Amino acid sequence: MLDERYRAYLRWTIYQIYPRSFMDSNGDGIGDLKGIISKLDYLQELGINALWICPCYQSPNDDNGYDISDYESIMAEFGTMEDMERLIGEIHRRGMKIIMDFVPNHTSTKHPWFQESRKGKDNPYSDFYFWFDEKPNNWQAAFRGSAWEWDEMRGQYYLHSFTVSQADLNYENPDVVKAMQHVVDFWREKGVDGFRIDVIDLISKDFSKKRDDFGPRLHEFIRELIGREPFFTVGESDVHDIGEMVRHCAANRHELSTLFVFDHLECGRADKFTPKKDSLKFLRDCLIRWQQETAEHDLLYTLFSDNHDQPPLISRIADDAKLRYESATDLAAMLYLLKGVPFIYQGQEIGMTSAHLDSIDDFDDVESINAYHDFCRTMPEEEALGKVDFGSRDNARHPMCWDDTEGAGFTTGTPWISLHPRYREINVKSDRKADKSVWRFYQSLLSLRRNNETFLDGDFDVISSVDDPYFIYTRAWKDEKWVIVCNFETEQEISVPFDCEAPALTNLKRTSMSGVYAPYECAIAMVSD
Ligand code: TEU
Ligand code: CA
Repeated sequence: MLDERYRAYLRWTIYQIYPRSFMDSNGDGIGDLKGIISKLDYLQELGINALWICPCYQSPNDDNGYDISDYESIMAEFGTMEDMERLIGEIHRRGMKIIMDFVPNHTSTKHPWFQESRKGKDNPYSDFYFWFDEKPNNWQAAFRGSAWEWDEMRGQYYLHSFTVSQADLNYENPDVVKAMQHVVDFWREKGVDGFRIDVIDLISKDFSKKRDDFGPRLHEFIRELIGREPFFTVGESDVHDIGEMVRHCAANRHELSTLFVFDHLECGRADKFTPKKDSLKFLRDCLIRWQQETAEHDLLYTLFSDNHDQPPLISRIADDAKLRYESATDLAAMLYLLKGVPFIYQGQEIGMTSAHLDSIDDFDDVESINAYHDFCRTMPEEEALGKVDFGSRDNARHPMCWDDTEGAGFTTGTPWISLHPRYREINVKSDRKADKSVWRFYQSLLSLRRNNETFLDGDFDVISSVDDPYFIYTRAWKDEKWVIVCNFETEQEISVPFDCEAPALTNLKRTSMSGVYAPYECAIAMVSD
């Protein structure tokens, strides 16, 4: 049985906001906190009751806010601490929760701690980071190149797991732990309800290992940082194995409430920048495995398909052109009626697709630009651009498309990054009015989920078999049972082995659960006894 605290988290329906691209309130082309406040009613109407806001702290923006130069102040472009307090207040007034993005592994090199640290070996901050005379290993940075950078001033190398301007903090130094506990306490005192924790697997290192993750003191550091009181935490971690998840998330560990498992997102690509043809089968089988294993170990699972680092799933494994509505809604039914905490990324509620940009100049993301230059060394520019266009994080970072006016309803000015090329076709305003509305489907689905205990705490069971080109699953609680049918890419006859009520929700208005299903058709009904 799930821990009582975790059962309460099942009731949270979390919406992820990338603040730079969500809503601009003052026409400078950059999304901001006031913009978020102006859309809270919109989110509530959709059925959202919690927000995760990507980093909005002071930052030079080399990695769009994941390079923090002050954890306890707000990025000027986003507003002020007063705006933040108002946002927290407005969220709570609506009975909603707010989750902040916590980035404990690294700071910006512009952070005063780093500025002090580089000055020499005998100041209070000298051991806040990892300094070496010689590179102790050949670790590579996630955004390419060596993870070690020479600093002239200090006359030593420092570690950066991401860009050269994101220096890794040294948790072996108890002062670092204390400084970061201060950050945690600061935000808890502001009233936030939880944290999404960036690359939590990296905060303990073993320099003799091949990789920079899962060091020997990881669990100790996690407990010191956030285990002091129960608080909602979702870790971003490279976990692929249930045993590893147990060590982080079992209720008696007092570490994380849950973590994002990324296995299912590997579908539709051979690697980050190389597409691969996959069926929804891949997604289904991955989800089934994690549903079963997390149930067996009483772990809280996260239900998500998109975020600010991923090109939308719909563009990788479904039909984002002709059957965009069907694909988006079918994917939602496959995912969000499973057991776990739903996370919906901005734009998913209107079936937003990958952006597809024509020129490398249109990209902003440091990872994409570095990768492009790297690819250009071994292949023609056009091919390099194709790869980056497929895998770029910018596919998820263009401004939210609110309507079909000049600035897509996001800004009255010039947006900081190009608008999505399809914004006149795909936007909130037209989707909500459309006959086939992804938005209204999401709204109905979230309401169904919220109002039936079965979809929250009910048991998951698979009905379809491995070879079936579709997914049938049930959720059962006390004497109530619901069945969910999601067809894959091709039309076929599906027979549901239960007597069912009329479907409570479908994406193509079907009236019975068994019969011929169109590509990406889905239906949800209560089983009658
Ligand atoms: O991402 C962590 C991470 O592991 C990345 O390498 C991720 O796999 C990559 O972005 C996918 O392209 C987190 C944040 O989500 C990301 O936005 C940050 O850039 C990164 O940490 C550094 O803070
Ligand atoms: Ca703005």
